[in-house]
Amino acid sequence: MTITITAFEQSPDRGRGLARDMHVRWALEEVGQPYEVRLVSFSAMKEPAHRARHPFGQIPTYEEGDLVLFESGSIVLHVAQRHAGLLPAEANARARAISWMFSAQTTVEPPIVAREMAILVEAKEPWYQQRLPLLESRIRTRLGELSSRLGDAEWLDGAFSAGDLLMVEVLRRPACSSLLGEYDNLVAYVARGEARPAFQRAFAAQLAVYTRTLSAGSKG
Ligand code: GTB
Repeated sequence: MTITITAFEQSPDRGRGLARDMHVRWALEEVGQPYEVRLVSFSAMKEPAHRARHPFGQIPTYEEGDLVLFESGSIVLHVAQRHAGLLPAEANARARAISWMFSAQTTVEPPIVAREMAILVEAKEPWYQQRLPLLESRIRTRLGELSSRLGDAEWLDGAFSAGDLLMVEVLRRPACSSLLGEYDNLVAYVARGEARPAFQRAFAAQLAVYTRTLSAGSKG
């Protein structure tokens, strides 16, 4: 059955692979599933046709036959459960890998998103300079804890899993990567994730969308 995902027609990240379709592309590449991409504009995202797929009018979504999913974490979990390669077979190890998936998106990512939002929309507020160190210290707390747990290991719990995939994606966010240099093992962890052939294929595919958009723009 054909898998179709949605992604930005014109990603504001200018091909840096920061939008969340990257999580889904990477997961599909890891398990060797081909997929098609429906590119959506910001306005099309808010139209009923797209809202039928995604109640909040966002990307990414995932379609496979009758199944329509939204939320990058749940899509990656679905892909990982349906195909070998992203979750261990042993039940307890599998449950632990899923815990890492949740912790990436619900424990580590929120303070990073808070700093990102502050930089984007609060920079002119009089209290911004006072709030920023607080937001940064919340990120450092999580990064320190994550760094201690990872130690010298290659991945968070045994072999590479969907938990590592989502964690690396969270640590790649610019509002985090500028603080990441304080933790050598996390820098190396992200580099290991990005060096995976599946990541490279996913990154190249999303970059090709940006490059095509650029050249279409320059011709028009
Ligand atoms: N919780 C949802 C999930 O994980 O799937 C969040 C989905 C989401 O935030 N989607 C964003 C979106 O559709 C794109 S990924 N935004 C449009 C809208 O809400 O109208 C977030 C994102 C956007 C841009 C960059 N960037 O430019 O660097 C990075 C990440």
